[in-house]
Amino acid sequence: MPSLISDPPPGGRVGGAASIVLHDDPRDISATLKQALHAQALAEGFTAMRVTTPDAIPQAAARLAEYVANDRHGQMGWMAERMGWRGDPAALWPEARSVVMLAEAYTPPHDPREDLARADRGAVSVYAQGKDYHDIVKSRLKRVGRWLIEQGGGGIKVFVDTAPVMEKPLAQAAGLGWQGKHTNLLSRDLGSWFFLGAIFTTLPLPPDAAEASHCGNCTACLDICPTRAFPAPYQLDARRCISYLTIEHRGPVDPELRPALGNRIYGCDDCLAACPWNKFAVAATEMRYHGPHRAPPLAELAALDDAGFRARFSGSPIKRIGRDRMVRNVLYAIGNSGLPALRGVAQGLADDPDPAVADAARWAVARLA
Ligand code: B12
Ligand code: SF4
Ligand code: SF4
Repeated sequence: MPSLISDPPPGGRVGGAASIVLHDDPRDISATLKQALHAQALAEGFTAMRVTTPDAIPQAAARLAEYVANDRHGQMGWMAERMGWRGDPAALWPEARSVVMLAEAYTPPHDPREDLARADRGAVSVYAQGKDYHDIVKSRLKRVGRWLIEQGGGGIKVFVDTAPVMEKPLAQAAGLGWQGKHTNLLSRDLGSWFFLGAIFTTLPLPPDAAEASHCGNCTACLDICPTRAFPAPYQLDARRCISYLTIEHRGPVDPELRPALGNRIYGCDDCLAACPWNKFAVAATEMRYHGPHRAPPLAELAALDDAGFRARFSGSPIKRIGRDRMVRNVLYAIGNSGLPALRGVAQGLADDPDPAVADAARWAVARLA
């Protein structure tokens, strides 16, 4: 009998996976292993898991090339680097035989659009209100990956967000959901609020069927976008997207786009929140995503220096953008607040050493005058 499943590691098997029954046919073995992997992934806190192959997204490379050729990535120069790997998972790691795609729900307990009406506060996108998902998802991926090696052998690599891997098309090919007209992955079982992570493995696991689009005639996400960032359904021009402008874009934001930012100071959830499939969204089981950074007072953030910023946002994805970009965003929100009481706060930053902050402060003062 082939011995695909190795002995339990010292200290016993990881987590609470179902026990595995081996069959002689290698296809049965990989099907059984996949079933047990699924149970393990759910026991680790993932919401869903599906499998695809590294060659399953042949259309992605050309679409990525078009996106970059049209400069839709803006200042995200890293998108234009290593395009050969990004567009082709088989080139990224030629030994990989399967790609395990995982979803983790972070569904908010409220409609995030409620915060857009709180003029003296900043709207922070749901994914960034608590602990950094990169850390949480990556730890889970590593634990599941380690379990897979212990049970089935082979090698693995785990990815979440920052590697040159196109996670959305891979997740669609695996059948986790489909890329909606807002370009994010959504699903009939999960709605829109979930992160993606990937485990590449050298093991041949049985692939799942791809999912088709269920957007139909709906255009809710396209219609709600405050900056009209979708040149066409299923395509995003990141240069107009508030998520890009508040998180990725360095220097001053185009004055024409500033009023549309409203009080959004980190990311934007409007297109996700508008989606009717969210009525099927499942609750988040990881409570660390719902942390302390929902709708902070603008005046408090404007007063932060570097050390204060780092202390406040330690362990949060927000920390990555640094004090200057955050204060720049806060000043745009102050300018859009319509609250004369905040004018003095902006005035106090008009000579800030960071040119984008000083420019934003002067813009806010003028707008509140
Ligand atoms: C770069 C990036 C961004 C950029 C650019 C986003 C973009 N759409 O390109 C910015 C900073 C704007 C951004 C914003 C957000 N992001 Co982001 N981002 C990424 C990242 C790192 C790469 C995405 C990418 O490859 N873009 C390049 C373009 C070419 O790829 P694409 O978006 O898949 O584009 C496809 C379509 O355009 C399609 N297409 C083109 N034409 C046509 C025509 C038809 C008919 C069809 C069907 C398809 C189609 O083909 C392309 C290739 O598949 C991924 C992580 C990763 N490594 O994958 C996270 C990721 C996509 N982001 C994520 C999140 C949560 C967000 C935000 C919601 C955060 C927020 N609240 O502010 C917003 C959502 C904005 C939006 N509407 O997309 C999650 C999405 C999870 C999910 N369920 O899908 C990811 C997967 C991170 C993660 N690991 O969880 N993001
Ligand atoms: S995240 Fe906001 S700005 Fe970006 S595409 Fe969606 S609705 Fe538009
Ligand atoms: S809002 Fe409508 S068009 Fe947009 S992703 Fe959801 S179903 Fe598709």
